[in-house]
Amino acid sequence: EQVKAAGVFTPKQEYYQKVYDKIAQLLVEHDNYDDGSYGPVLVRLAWHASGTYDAETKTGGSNGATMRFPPEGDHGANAGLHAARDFLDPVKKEFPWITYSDLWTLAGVAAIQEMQGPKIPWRPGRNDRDVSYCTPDGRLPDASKEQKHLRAIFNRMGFNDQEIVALSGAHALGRCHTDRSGFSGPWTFSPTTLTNDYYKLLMEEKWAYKKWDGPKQFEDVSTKSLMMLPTDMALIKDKSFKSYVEKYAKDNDAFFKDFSNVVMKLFELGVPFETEERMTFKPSE
Ligand code: DDH
Repeated sequence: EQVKAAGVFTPKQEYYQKVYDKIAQLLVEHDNYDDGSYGPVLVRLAWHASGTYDAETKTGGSNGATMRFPPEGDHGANAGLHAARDFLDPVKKEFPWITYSDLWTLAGVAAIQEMQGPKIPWRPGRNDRDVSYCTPDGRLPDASKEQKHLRAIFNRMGFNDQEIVALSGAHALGRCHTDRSGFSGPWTFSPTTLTNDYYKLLMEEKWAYKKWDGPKQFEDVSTKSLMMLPTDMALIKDKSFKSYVEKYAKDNDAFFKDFSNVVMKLFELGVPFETEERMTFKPSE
């Protein structure tokens, strides 16, 4: 039974939990994708929807879900994210009252939690906007660059060094695809479980340039099966960044706590919320 106030459907937490549960169920049902989960690409969709935010002009961010439209959907950085949007189509059909922009960030939260990550408090309030709100290309990070670029991109969103490093731990998840970014391979041996392994591997493995025809990337010397992007390696080249990499490599609890806070902040950038209250979703068994 739906709750109606003045003819408008006002969903309560239990309704959003139903959306969460549906996403969790679909993640289990569609375990034949990539490394066995749509989880990583859902996290990337939520991040790319949010990471276009510009604090100065207050444009971009997860409000709007403008990646549905060709100019933004076709940006090079968003290659492959149709897989995540298509995955969520049946969820939108079953719960038509949720906006795409709330759905994408909720799916990011669900994916992180279902991949054994920390709870990410979340609140609704995003509205879908038309094509005129698409952001210009170039707001997301370029993996071939280093510290200076990382700070330029993430300071623009409002993040400091510690937050940049905490956010980057998402690369414990998923992989690079040659037909999407041109890069190749996963960062960790367990790309469908969130751990602090990304930091551990950065600190403990020896990394060398991969010899191949593709873009400049790094591989671990011992197994040659893992990868790091130039932007990942920048986190141990830079003294300030490296101090946080060391901290998170030693302390998974500290990583989970900071990751939860910074992802919550990322998914809320630029959203004119009407409610202060956040909800926390119950993970599936
Ligand atoms: Fe990332 N990321 N990311 N990333 N990212 C890629 C994949 C994934 C950069 C580049 C790439 C974050 C930060 C950065 C995830 C989450 C997050 C790929 C490979 C590239 C390239 C895409 C492909 O070929 O399919 C760069 C550069 C940065 C940076 O400068 C810091 C952040 C902040 C997050 C986050 O979620 C908070 C995830 C998950 C993936 C794996 C996707 C998949 O399909 O698997």
